[in-house]
Amino acid sequence: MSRQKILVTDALPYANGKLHVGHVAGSHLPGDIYVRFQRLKGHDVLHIGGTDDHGVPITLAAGKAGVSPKDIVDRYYLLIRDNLKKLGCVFDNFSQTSRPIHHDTARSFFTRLHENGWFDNREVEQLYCSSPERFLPDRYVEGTCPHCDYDKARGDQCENCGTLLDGTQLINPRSDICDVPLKVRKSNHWYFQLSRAQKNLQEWLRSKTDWKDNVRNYCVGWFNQGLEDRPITRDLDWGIKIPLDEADGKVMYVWFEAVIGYVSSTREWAERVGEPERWKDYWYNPDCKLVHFLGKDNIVFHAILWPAMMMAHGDYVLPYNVPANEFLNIEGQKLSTSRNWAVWLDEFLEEFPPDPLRYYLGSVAPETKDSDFAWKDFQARNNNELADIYGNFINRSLTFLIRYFAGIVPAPETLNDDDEAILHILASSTKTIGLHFDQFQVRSAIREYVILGNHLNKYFNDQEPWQTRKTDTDRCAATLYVCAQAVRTLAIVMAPVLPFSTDKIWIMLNLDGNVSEQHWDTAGEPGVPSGHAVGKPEILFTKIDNNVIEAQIAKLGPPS
Ligand code: B3M
Ligand code: ZN
Repeated sequence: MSRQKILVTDALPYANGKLHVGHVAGSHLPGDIYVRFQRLKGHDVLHIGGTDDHGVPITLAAGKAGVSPKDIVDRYYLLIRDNLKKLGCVFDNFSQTSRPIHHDTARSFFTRLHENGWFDNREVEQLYCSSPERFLPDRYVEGTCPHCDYDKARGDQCENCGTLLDGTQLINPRSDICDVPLKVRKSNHWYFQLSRAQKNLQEWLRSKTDWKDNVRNYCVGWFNQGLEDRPITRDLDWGIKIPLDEADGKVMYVWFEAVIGYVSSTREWAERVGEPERWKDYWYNPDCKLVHFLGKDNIVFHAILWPAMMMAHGDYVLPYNVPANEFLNIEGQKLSTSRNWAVWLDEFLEEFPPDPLRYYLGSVAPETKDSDFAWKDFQARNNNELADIYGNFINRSLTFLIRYFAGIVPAPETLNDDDEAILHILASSTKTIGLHFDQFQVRSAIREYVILGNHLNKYFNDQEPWQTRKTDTDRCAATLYVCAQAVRTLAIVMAPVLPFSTDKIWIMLNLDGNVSEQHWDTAGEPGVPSGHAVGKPEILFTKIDNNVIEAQIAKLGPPS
């Protein structure tokens, strides 16, 4: 049987800012953990990412800095890519939507939808600023929402009631990037007939009974409101030109093309590996499982707009799942980059190793509701779980083997009930953890790690090998044989979350190959033979002092 093809994408962050833990918790980390797990399961997985380089904020940032938009996005691209690499998020390809391959891909996509009759051209009224002369992008306009009266609704969407808006629908529109009063002017735009797709989308989504409730409910809310046709062109210079003569001076709406960025990045990968058509093995393959990781503010684009676009195109596989995450707060308050109420990835990685962050963000992942990053909680998880549970068990087991068995895994004469119970737990925990990962439940998988780790330490304590070493050498040998198996199991099942530390454990175990080359289904079986010589243990996790944490808390703020 051929291996299951799985295509995993992480949301493409805008290339005009640094990454913070919110980005990472929402998409990159769950994406990477899922990819690592599915690879251990033996599947053929492609992990695709990149940056989202278009959109008005990038042009404004460039204007402010006195450089071109391309300069800005290239700078942030490198930063973002390198930070993710440091965090252990490994991509088969990490592209930019400003590259020619993406412009080509997006234009052909547009052309196909145009030919298939999915667009119509409408004359619309838009807010216009006379100094400087330009149509004002909806998100830079603020006013009162016509649906719920919220007086700080943005021109593109009301944050209060979630309705998508047009700037001209706002009551009393104003903008702070423009000093003069706003006027209304006419312009021509291409509309994607999203309303036509509603029936098919609804039917398709009804079949997705295993999707997360937050995502399904969100979509149902949209359907109940009724999907409306959406303008997918803008009057701007920076972006992807519309491939129609009559669309001079217009570019694609950034969200319309950004999702196509996943395809372009896959094409770039295929070209890089010298098989330019290979991207179709995934995107044009109805058996490929396409999984999009993202934060909840992106659900509508990935679970509604993008599938509708793909249906309209006709050749593409629709998403297998869209396991969107809710938001990560910081110390009980909404993350805010402007107030520096955030934890920045580059700064974090200068002070701490990556695995504790992966572990912590996994254990507090906002999978079903908003969750909280709290520095003291991070410290507690690092010290009490990473260091005191897993680090301690692995260290005491290997140290004991080195000291009293010359590093050689002993052959047990007989296994007693306690030994058998642990071997059984290794097998059953592996299964349970695997099910959690498969269902995008990293939090539950990590809870299972803790349970397993506690069992193992209790076993070591109860067996008292430091006594049996003198009183019952067979018993002591059996205990250490079981412990060696457990260290190997831990290495494999924790590899998706703790890639750097489990690489070290594998070296300490002195087993062949890499931990990432193992097969998940053997992780719970005894895999360290008697007679095998283990390597030297080293400290895996260091405890973090209070003053280090206090210093981090002091960097936040001011609070709102
Ligand atoms: N750039 C929004 C964000 O960074 C947007 C995601 C695009 S995914 C195709 O949250
Ligand atoms: Zn509203």
